[in-house]
Amino acid sequence: MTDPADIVTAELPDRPVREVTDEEIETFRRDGVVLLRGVLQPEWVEALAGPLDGALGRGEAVDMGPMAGSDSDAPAFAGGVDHWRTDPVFEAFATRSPLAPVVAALLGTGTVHLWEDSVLVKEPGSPFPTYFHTDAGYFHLTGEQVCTTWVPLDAATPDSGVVRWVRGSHLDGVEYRPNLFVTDEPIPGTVGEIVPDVLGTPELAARLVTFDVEPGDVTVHHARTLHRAPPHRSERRRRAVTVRYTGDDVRYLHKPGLPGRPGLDRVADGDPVGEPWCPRVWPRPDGD
Ligand SMILES: O=C(O)CCC(=O)C(=O)O
Repeated sequence: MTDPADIVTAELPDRPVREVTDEEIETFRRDGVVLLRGVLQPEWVEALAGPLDGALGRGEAVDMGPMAGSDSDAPAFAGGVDHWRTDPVFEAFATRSPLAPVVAALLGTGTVHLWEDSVLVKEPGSPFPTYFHTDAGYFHLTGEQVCTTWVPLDAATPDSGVVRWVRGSHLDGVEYRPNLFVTDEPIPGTVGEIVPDVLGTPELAARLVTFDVEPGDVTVHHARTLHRAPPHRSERRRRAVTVRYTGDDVRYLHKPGLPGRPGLDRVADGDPVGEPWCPRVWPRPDGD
């Protein structure tokens, strides 16, 4: 029997509202981040809202505040990962939405594979910044064609939870140690350089860029771009879904100290990323 969620998402567009422009591609490659205004249909944003709350309600996305030593009354900063593996709407969004052709254009890659998705919700007044990090440090991967699409479900401004990125930092060639998002302590056992004090380093702080965003906008950043989100000083929720993708040049690389992930024990360093754990999403497997 067909799942009702499949029927709904099958009717949603699989191409962006508009093509990515040459200027946007150039910005992504130069700055390591680009804001794509109005590329995603409102129906997709609406479709994600219920599943996002479902992931929170079922405890698949959890408050990270306690990891910062916070008391339990502080408004949450909740995060979860790999919702596409259990929820058909998240699966449709990660595999059949307009994101895949957008990513193919930005990365300049023939194929795109899904690495993971995540839910990142800052409740009104959540005091937790998302500490500076690069996504590459969290992934058991090597290669340059890796990016994160950050999809806001709410209008937001730099003072209400939008990420800030250090322009051009993806070109520095540095592998940074990952942290737990709500603290700048590196995850024990991980390797790499310590993330610099961006706000205290004028040369880096001068390169920060951020945006006002509306539902339908998507930001895309390179996995090596340093970024942070401030505490959430707003009375609105800041709900975001991120989906992270890889391109042709990406291979597995087991990294110490990081959590495992499905299938990681079945692959060797240097294996290409692919089925069944990282489905190909572009070109569409059904040739559509
Ligand atoms: O949404 C946030 O607060 C942080 C997002 C982020 O760092 C990421 O998706 O890599």
